[in-house]
Amino acid sequence: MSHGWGYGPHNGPDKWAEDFPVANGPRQSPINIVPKEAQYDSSLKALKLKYDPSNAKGILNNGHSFQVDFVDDTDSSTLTGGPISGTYRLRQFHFHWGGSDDRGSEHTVNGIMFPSELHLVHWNTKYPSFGEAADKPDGLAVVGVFLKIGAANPRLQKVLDVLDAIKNKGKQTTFANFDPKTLLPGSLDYWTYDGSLTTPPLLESVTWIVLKEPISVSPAQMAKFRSLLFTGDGEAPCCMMDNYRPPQPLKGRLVRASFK
Ligand code: B30
Ligand code: ZN
Repeated sequence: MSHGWGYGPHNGPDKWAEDFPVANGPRQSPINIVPKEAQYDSSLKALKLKYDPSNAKGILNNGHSFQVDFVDDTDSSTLTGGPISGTYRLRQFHFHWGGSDDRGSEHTVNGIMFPSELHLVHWNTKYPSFGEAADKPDGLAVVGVFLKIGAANPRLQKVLDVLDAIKNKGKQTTFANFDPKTLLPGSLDYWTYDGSLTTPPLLESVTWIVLKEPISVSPAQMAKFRSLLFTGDGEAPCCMMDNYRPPQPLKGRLVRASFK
């Protein structure tokens, strides 16, 4: 897979609107979350994540992040509850991160960036496939989890240990028997709002569910993310980092909170 877009000065977020005019649309992501402006909504349900570790299939360096892909032909790994109606199936998860520990998340909280953000991507089974869901206003639900610097996170280690095998763009390998629920924090309190994919094609199809509580990651674990390359075999190596889009205008949207 080859993309014209990226995160550099000539193809980065400031240029995406040239090829993807929806970059300036009414419900773009990420956003800066201002907790004091979020509205507590007592009608929001608890998130229910039910994942089958045997659905983990492979891990891929897609040239802008790495993603762990899941078999999604049955309802065995799903997201229900929270702000969504019906059943959404897990498709993949991936991360965004910075070139140093002071930046890297896509969403911010009161303007504060975290060093990384995990995205668990789900699609609405009222549509026949991920591809069909991806451009519908209620097609996708992404759970975002902040990573903050602290103790090494043993739950991340299985993912980090396989990155040497997918250093270059386009490389993939098997990744079996992994439960992404192990990556979640203790509390499932969340903010939610209507948004978009944070990379081209920036489709305005995502119900965002951003968890309040971060998970921990050590500086050495963050360094391992940055050992990946944006580039393919035989190209001048370019370390994968700063693969985040900055916050976009809220444009009158309401952010709701599941917690007081
Ligand atoms: S995110 O969670 O908003 N960062 C996609 C899914 C989630 C997000 C962003 C994008 C997505 O599915 N994009 C289209 C599919 N990709 C997938 C891929 O393998 O790597 C192809 C593409 O962009 O055109 Cu690259
Ligand atoms: Zn993402």
